[in-house]
Amino acid sequence: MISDPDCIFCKIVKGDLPADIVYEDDDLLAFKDINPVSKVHVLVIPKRHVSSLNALDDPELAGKLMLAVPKVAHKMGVGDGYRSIINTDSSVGQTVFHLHIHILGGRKLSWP
Ligand code: DGP
Repeated sequence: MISDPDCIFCKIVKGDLPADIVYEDDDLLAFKDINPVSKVHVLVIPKRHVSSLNALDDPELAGKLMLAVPKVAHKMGVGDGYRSIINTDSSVGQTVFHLHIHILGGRKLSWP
């Protein structure tokens, strides 16, 4: 498993940092965001370290990530309506450089 000792999400994967985990399988983890911006705010991540969407080169893992989103949203009770977001690069707000998909739900959201 590719892991970065300086990455906070890798530390969550390893169990070295606590998190409120809502879904786990062999390749993925989903946990509640520490600074939620909606009633439901969960992050879906690959367990192996991938720094951003631009570094994702595994189609199978990409498919697993995408398919986990509706599953996790459903599990969190917002399966009928949610927003999924991937920030790529600090210029658009990426602050943690381990690929993650935000799932936001449970309130009305404006766009963008
Ligand atoms: P982004 O800005 O797209 O890189 O989102 C990073 C998110 O990660 C941000 O919403 C806050 C969340 N976050 C940062 N550190 C931690 C942590 O230690 N635990 C949890 N659960 N979430 C974290």
